[in-house]
Amino acid sequence: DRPRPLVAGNWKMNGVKSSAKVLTEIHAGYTPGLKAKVELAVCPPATLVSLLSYASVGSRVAIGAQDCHAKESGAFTGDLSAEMLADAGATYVIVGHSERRQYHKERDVEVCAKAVAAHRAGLTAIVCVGETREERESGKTLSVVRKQLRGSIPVDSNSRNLVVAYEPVWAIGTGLTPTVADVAEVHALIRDELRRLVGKADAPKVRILYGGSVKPSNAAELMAVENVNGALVGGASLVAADFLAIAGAY
Ligand code: G2H
Repeated sequence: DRPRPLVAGNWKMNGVKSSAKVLTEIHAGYTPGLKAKVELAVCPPATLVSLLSYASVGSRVAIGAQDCHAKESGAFTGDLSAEMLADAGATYVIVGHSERRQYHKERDVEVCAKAVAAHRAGLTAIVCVGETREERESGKTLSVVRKQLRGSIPVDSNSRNLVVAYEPVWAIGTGLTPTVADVAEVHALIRDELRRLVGKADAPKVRILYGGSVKPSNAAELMAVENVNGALVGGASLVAADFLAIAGAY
């Protein structure tokens, strides 16, 4: 009884209003057969969340945001709360993506607060973890990922409001992917940690996504790995045909 897989597109800082046509193409290719197998989500830049949410009504493609602030409102110039994103139509929000950890110095404690905010607003948090190249080369992958999980996943998490994404930092946008055995090892660790974090009964139902240079050519082998319950797709999610091909790898 594997959970229903989720393939989520992370558009990062790409997309303007005319990019809604990518979503229209995704809708067109999201056939009843594919719908039965895989859930789809698209996480555009925040400027497009509202537009794409309206465009998605009735399509069953979920819309997500890429980050949120921990607070509900206040004097935080330039920030967006989880409540605002929910109001705009988001049902998912990515938190702790490695680009946020790297460029905005987000630590586990902030990522956890953002996931708490997501839950408060009724959003499902996609909590990202993953090791750097140096950490992998020095054999620290499992301890780094374990620490990130313990620090970033709030206690109120469950299989409905939490998705975990494993994204090895060295595989993001580089075209490099870990071996199937490496992915299996980390995903097994994440499943094990989830038993502690959300309980033994609910842990098997939490979706654990793989992310980092997922493309149509490698999707099938990655998605076949035990404890891989979907993908977080960056670059390849900007092209509807590629995104659909990845989803179709299930
Ligand atoms: C990892 C991934 C999506 P890409 O960041 O989150 O991006 O598929 O471009 O490596």
